[in-house]
Amino acid sequence: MEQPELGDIRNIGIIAHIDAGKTTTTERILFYTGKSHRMGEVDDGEATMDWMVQEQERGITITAAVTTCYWDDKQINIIDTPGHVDFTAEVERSIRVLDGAVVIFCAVGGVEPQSETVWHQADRYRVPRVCYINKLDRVGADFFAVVEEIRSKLGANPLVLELPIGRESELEGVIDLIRLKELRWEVQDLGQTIYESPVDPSRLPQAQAYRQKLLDQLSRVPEPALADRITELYLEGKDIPEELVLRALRKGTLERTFVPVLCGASLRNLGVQPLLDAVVRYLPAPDEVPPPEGYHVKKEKTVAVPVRRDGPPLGLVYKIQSDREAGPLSYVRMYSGELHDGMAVYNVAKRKRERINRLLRMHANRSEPLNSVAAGDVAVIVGFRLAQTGDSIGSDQFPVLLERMHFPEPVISVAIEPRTLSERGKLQNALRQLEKEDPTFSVKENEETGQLIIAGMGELHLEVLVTRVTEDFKVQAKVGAPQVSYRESISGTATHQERYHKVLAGKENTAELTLKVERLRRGEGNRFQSLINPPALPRELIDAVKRGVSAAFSSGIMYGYPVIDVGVTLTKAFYNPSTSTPMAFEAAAALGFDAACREAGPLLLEPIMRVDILTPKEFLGEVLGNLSSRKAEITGIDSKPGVENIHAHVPLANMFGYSTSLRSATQGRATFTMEFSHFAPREAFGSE
Ligand SMILES: Nc1nc2c(ncn2[C@@H]2O[C@H](COP(=O)(O)OP(=O)(O)OP(=O)(O)O)[C@@H](O)[C@H]2O)c(=O)[nH]1
Ligand SMILES: [Mg+2]
Repeated sequence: MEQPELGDIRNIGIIAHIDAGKTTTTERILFYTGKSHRMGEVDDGEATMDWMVQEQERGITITAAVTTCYWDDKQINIIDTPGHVDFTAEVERSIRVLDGAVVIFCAVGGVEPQSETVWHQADRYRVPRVCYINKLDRVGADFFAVVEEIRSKLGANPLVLELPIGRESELEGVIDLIRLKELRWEVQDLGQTIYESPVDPSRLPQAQAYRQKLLDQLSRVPEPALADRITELYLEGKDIPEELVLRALRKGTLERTFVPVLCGASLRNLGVQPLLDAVVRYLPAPDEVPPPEGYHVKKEKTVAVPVRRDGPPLGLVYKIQSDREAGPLSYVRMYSGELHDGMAVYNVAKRKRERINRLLRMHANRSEPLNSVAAGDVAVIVGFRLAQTGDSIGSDQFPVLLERMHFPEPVISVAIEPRTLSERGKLQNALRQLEKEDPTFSVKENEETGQLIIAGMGELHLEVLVTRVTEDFKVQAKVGAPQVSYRESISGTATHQERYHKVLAGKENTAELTLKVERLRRGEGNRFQSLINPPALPRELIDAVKRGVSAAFSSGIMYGYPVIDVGVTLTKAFYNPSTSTPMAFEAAAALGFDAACREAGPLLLEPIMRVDILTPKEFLGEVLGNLSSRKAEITGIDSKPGVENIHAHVPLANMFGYSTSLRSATQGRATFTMEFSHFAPREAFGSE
């Protein structure tokens, strides 16, 4: 297949709160674009995009699946992401590599906590988006209330392009405000045929009022010539040509002056084609977003990477997925140049070359071969062994490191052991593979007990991974009770001088150094710097100090938990050319770090979760009482018709078993979501 022009590509993510209907909508998109010939339903466990057995069994999306379809001569690469907070890494990496997003809301639930999270993720990467208010057929659906919440809760400027006709079970179709037409979908052919009719006189005043609001916004798009032309026609009371309206809509969406809002009921096959039109018309092509920036390793400075086919090859590995037959599948987004089947590709992060065995275009878990992949497109490379999530790949002529992705820290852990001792190696191997795929999952061995400890984002996350160990890797394993994964840090500053002297195999090993440790801001991460430079201390010894410090970061201070937000500076060092060795400097650094941190007020930090609860009003008292027994700090309560929405911060340690106790306190009528918020000192262990 020919490479499409850059302007004819859309890289789009579907993002939302859990259960908003992302996969259901994506399945319609695949059906109407002719990509699939059967409608795959989530509820029957048959959605193409939810291809993993566990996704089908649980009825939720776990991994972000990518597929490609064509609409109006444009190639659309779609990533359907999971909504559950435990799988936030999948959303993060998807948003990192796409150019535009469709944000779906449930017409009953509105802007839910996780919708806010994904919205802010998209803000962080400045992703232009369109909104789609789904489930208009459900009892309690309220289109206008959701539009208002998009404004008040997300601080966005919603621009309504469609109004619903009827609601709940009486939902008939939508009014297209651009062309002032009513649209209705044929039930018999699963919504493939759309009937158009003039707006019914009873609905005309409201439609016209919203059309006015629409034109009013368009007359202020950040392209003066276009805005002036629309204002002129508007003031003269003339018709504004559709072509002008669409251009202004595209401009404002790309500049994020407003977000177009569409609506429908995907499960009823109503409303999806106009959403596809909106993706093609308003969301950006790869060269319409600001060019990515990266660090040029040779020039030692940040450079912009122009998105060009004829440029040097450069892409970002955003995901690794292991395949039993093919080995690791490396998902790449290309930003410049082109990669070909069989080519040797330079991994800028690893400074090594790897060969492409095969290039694939993915359709969820199926694939078709490709000869090449060019700037603006996404594909899968088979044959890489070294590449990891976040690596930049291309050529050593243009060695640029694109910005890496930020993943949250795992906060919950369990011990895992094989059923039989002989399976320990197999278990370790399976866990290592999963660790490679999932940046929010980690495996560690407890040095004292030899126990394997796995850590992840939440109970569901770990449950899913353990099921993969038993089902995909066929290793029988049992797990202990979930535990909190703590962190260690310091509250002050200290300087420590360390002298190291050891005779090994008759040979002397000496080192002498001074380390200063200081507390950094929460969330800043760890940092190491050296004030001593060659020739005062040879490069290989500075590198050894760095290795020693970074090993100490992961082995903890007092309790063996990972260290966070500590800055380390090598302020002095003496070496003896005949006795000083890298091994001695590495050991001295680790010992010096420990001693300095113990003097600097060590802290044990625990994960504090942001918890959002929706409860019917009559249970408010009980829910609050239960929260206070868990040492929750209530940060706000929003009243909605019939329900109260409670926001709280609660230590993760007090949240185990919460779903059961909430269910029994509210007869199963309350729901909650929980996600990591921040680390805070554990009270009994000292304060900041
Ligand atoms: N009534 C109604 N139900 C819908 C509609 N769209 C989706 N659903 C139902 O909502 C549930 C969730 O749909 P999904 O498509 O799996 O939602 P999702 O956003 O992909 O969920 P996650 O991937 O798990 O976050 C399913 O039971 C769907 O049948 C709709 O328009 N109306
Ligand atoms: Mg889904």
